[in-house]
Amino acid sequence: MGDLGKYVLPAIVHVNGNGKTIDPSGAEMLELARIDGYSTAFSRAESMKPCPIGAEGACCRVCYMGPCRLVGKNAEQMTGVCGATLSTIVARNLSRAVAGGAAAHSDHGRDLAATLVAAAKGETEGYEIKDVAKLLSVAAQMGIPTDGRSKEEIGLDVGLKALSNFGQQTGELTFISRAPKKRQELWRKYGVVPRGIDREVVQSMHATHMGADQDYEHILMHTIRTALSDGWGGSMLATDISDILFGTPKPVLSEIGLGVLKTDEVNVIVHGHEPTLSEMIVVASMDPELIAYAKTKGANGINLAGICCTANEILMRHGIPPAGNFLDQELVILTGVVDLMVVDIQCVMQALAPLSQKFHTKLITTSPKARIEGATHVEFHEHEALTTAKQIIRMAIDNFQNRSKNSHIPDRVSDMTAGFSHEYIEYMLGGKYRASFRPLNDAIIDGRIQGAVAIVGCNNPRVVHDQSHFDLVKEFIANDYLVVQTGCGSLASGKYGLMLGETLEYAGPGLRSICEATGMPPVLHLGSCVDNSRILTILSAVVAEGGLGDDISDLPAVGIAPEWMSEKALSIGAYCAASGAYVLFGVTSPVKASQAVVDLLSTGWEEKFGGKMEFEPDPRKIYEKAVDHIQKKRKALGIDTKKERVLFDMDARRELSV
Ligand code: BF8
Ligand code: SF4
Repeated sequence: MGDLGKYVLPAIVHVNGNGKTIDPSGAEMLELARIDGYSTAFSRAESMKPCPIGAEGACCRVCYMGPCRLVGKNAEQMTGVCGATLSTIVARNLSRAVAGGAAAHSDHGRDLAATLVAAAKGETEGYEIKDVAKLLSVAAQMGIPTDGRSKEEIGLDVGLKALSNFGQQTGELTFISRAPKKRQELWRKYGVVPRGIDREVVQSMHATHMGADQDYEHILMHTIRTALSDGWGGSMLATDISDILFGTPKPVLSEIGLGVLKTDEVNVIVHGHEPTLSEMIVVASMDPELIAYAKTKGANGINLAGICCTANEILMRHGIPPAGNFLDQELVILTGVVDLMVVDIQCVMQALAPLSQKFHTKLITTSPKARIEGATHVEFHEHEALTTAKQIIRMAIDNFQNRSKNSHIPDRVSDMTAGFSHEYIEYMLGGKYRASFRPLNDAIIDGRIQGAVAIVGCNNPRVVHDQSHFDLVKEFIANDYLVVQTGCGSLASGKYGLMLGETLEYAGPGLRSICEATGMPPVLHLGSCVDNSRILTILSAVVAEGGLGDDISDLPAVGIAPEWMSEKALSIGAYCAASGAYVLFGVTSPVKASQAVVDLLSTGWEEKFGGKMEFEPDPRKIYEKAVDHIQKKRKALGIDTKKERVLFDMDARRELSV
């Protein structure tokens, strides 16, 4: 067994004494929190049980004749005060959640488009168009002329075209054309091609207002349109413009874990989502004047680390180490050595404010859209981005001397490789002059790779932190399934040494052979949650490469969000299903109350779109369903070559890794 990172992997599964996390560093911090009486999401999840009615989607709050709760044996026959049926209520709740998720991703994309416009006009401080090759490729897809034009002129047109995708009232979003032809035709046939991003989100909110759309099938059809406006709209624009402004990711080796914090340096944590903030914080943290200033305050330097998707953004572009994923955000403060945490939007727990006040940690909000009571607000705008970033780093340095002697940093980190963009994967597979997905398609066709599995999404304290991510990743690669990851799922794998070349030791013989031949690791870090759009781009490219059918729904591929918690995850699931993928969610089902809705999302959507969305709390069943689906697809393609199927055996796998 190779040395995977700096600690031995497997102990985690068995050493995990508290049953809340498999991360030994996390378990260590939770024990300290217990002794010192600090509450965390882990402890609050214990005392705050989920409302069983709301959890299953059966509570309607869309008007104030209610809330109406349809529960009990006769729930299917009951109605709310207005007469709304259970299926209508459950569908409306899901639709509103998807609209919330799509809005979050898309508003993030809008800000990046606005930054590109401002950067192209020379109105920003610190931003420039870094990746001209990506700019040219996106411009070509948008039909924007490039010959004889400066990168600023092209960038301005790309930014304006992107912005117009948000406010458009008619027509189709630009990147719909990136999907396989057959898929586009299917979307047109069912009338779900998004017209404009904002329009679809607004229509979701309108249609689910009291007394509007009251046919669950119709409600969920528009849910698809809204979700597609995220995946092929807001998120895809966010990804592409981030690459244009900050560079398309290439693999980079870094470290991950609470142990990346340093006792002798100013520790700054950047948490949230938009790379506009984090990129400038990275630049400011490397400023020689500020490093010198830190030294005047007794620190040996400035140590930057990330949490959540912001961590992914700066990890894959600069190799900045993540301190952890979603459920690590409070644990990092409990170390007592975080001098400042700077946040922007999404997945930032309000609990950080009271918790940081119990330590010396300064919590800084920066987005005009998001403040937290008790935090200090330093508003961040693109025209003075670097100045503001430096001001924030200076605040951290000034706070270093307020650190108490009572601190505790877990001494574990793991190495991880991150940053596999669509462009890099093509290059890795085919080389500079023959960049292509051909070797991947061939490996899938000849069975060395059985299929591809995207294991993505959040953490959720309702299940053991990182456990399902860890178990599923190991199980899939052991059985020759290539794994791609984004968001907090990718950080989970990073923490346990599963994102390294050495991870090949856990891979089945077929997957290992193709990885050895191409230099591709068996578990690929694709970025943040908006970068799930990279998966759509890759799947479209794999279809275009040929030999695996003519639509995404023909591919032996599955998406899994085993520890999901956010509305964004539901939007991702819905757009992936509408794009032809089978998507499985763990933890809980927000539609469980209505069998009609459950069936529609599964068999109903599969009949129309070839993809479906299912909720399955048991990770073993998730694995089995995913494998069955992939094998079914292989059979349909006539490539069901695998002679013996290795059965799911997570426990044995864990033992193997000890
Ligand atoms: O967008 S995986 S907990 S951080 S929602 Fe949030 Fe979930 Fe993490 Fe990024 Ni995505
Ligand atoms: Fe109740 Fe109907 Fe109002 Fe919903 S919309 S809260 S079901 S009365």
